[in-house]
Amino acid sequence: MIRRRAARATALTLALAAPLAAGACGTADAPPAPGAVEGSAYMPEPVTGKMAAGYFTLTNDGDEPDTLTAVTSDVSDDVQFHRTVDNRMERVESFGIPAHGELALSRGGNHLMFMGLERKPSKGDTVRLELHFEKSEPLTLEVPVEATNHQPSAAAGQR
Ligand SMILES: [Cu+2]
Repeated sequence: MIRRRAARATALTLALAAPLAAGACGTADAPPAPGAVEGSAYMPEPVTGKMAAGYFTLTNDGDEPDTLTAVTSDVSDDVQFHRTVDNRMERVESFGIPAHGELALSRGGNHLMFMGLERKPSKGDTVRLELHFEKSEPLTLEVPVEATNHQPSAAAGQR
């Protein structure tokens, strides 16, 4: 008896909660997804053919934080997330993107590391990335390969 009553209470709770959830999702527009700041994405031409780094700035205009969980690309099957601690690179699982905030990857900080390159990217090439998030749909980025010592313009790099 007790168990049955508990089950009924749960069903009632669900019934009450459902209209609220429907209302929250009822807007015509999809929730804002992370996007790259124009001109912020680049890969410096790697010095060796073994590995390369990649940088970009993503903005999240949504009310919810999201997480960049994986990056796939056409030059490497093993794209890692690295952070820099005391001038040493350290692998991390993912990068968070705060609500109404940004994720900035830059030299000397958080970055992508393309391991075991299938070809050596040269300045003028374009590398295609697919960014995968915990919540948002995947995002495709066409990333230009720039000179080894390239620095993004102030407008793109420092927001
Ligand atoms: Cu690294």
